[in-house]
Amino acid sequence: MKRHLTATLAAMLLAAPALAEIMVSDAYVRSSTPTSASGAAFMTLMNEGAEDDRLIAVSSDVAARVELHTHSEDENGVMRMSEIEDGIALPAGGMHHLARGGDHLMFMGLTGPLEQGSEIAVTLTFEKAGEMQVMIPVDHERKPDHGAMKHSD
Ligand SMILES: [Cu+2]
Repeated sequence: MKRHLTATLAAMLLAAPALAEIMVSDAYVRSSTPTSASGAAFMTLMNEGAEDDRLIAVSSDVAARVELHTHSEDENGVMRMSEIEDGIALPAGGMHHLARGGDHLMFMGLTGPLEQGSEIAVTLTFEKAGEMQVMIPVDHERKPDHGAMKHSD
């Protein structure tokens, strides 16, 4: 019996290499006006795997380019967006919130308006977990989370 279990476990390990497992939750995308040429997406990323991982690239058919952005305060106290150069780290068992006033996915050069209630297909590329496609609902009415950092939006 014990030998049988061991063999089963070995088969399972062979069938499922130790890839990082990323969960995406609470995602939405919005633009500041219906005719904006850019939009931003927010979500919670959870690394449920045993390996550290990193979100390194994002793409979507609805935009010419998708960048990883963060907000930071410049020397005059003004919040500015800038590109995150080396990706978003997701330690094993860790969680990262993309939220208004903080890190976000920036959609540049939208091919058309983001229609309220529709969904867009987005490909997230992780260093270890590889490519993952997610459907993100368009929600222009969503208010920033109460728990989020308090920045003017
Ligand atoms: Cu941005």
